[in-house]
Amino acid sequence: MSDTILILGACGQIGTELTQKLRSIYGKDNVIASDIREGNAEMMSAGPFEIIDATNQEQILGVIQKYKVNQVYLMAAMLSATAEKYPLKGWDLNMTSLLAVLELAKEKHIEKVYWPSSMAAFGPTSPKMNTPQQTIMEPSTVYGISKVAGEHWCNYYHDKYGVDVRSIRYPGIISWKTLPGGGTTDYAVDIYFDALEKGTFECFLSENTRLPMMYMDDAINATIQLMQADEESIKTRTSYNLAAISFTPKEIAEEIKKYIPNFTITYNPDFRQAIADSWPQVIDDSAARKDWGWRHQFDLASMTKDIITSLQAKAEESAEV
Ligand code: AKB
Repeated sequence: MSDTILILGACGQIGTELTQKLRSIYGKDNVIASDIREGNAEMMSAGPFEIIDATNQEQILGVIQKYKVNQVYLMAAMLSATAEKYPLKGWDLNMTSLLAVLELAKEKHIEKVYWPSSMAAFGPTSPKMNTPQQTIMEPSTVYGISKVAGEHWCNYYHDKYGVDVRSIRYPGIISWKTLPGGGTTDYAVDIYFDALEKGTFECFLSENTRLPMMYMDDAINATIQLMQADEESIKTRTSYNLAAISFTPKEIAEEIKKYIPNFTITYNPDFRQAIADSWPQVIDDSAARKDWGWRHQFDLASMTKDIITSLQAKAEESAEV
């Protein structure tokens, strides 16, 4: 049977690029994009789109049956900074949507589930350097609590009901096509836009705050690689550590200055500093590398070159129109 995929939260930062990539692999009519509201013109015209509230199990089931979906990627979530402002809403969205999809898999409406966890599942008592796959996990944020709980639900549904659910603990994901919203690592996206538009950036984290990060292209490749891996190679059913690069605001600013020499950065840490301070600095992802062959491609230099040249090309195109 060929695969038909439903993406919940397709208009978000990762969902947008994941939808495009999956459509290029599986064909546009075999990838159903969905979100709680309509997406941009490109999203709405590029293939099937459905309005779905990811916490509504019946709505999800209706679309699964309509298109004979056999795989669901659940990308709808409230990220760390926003969930600190709306703790119960964050918990409800992140947990209810996961349990709805796991139940549908348990009832055999779908065969495979992807659900993203995050490095936020770690907390202040986890080792900060080379954070292992299995270690102390006592998160201090609502988002992190929802990720640890979600990981254990995934493992439970796999062990108890045989649900084929796969997951990655994403580091901060950096992209330029769709902006993130409500995360603590968002500064590493905003900095490129402000550098090009204003030549200056005020950072909400302090200059030496080191965090694990990854370019979007690597994150998308990892996600699809994990979903395509043989079932026997998946040894972890909570969630896999995933890593590529770790850098500080000062280091990314230095890299940007190679393209925009007059770029300046100032630091004005806010409540997100405490969130960042509770997270790992460098993650050990050797289990993902060993079990299903994960390799990253982009480092800080190649990512910065790609983002700056892409954003400059985009600006030139819109100036010509
Ligand atoms: C966030 O900052 O909340 C996210 C994450 C690390 O999961 N980017």
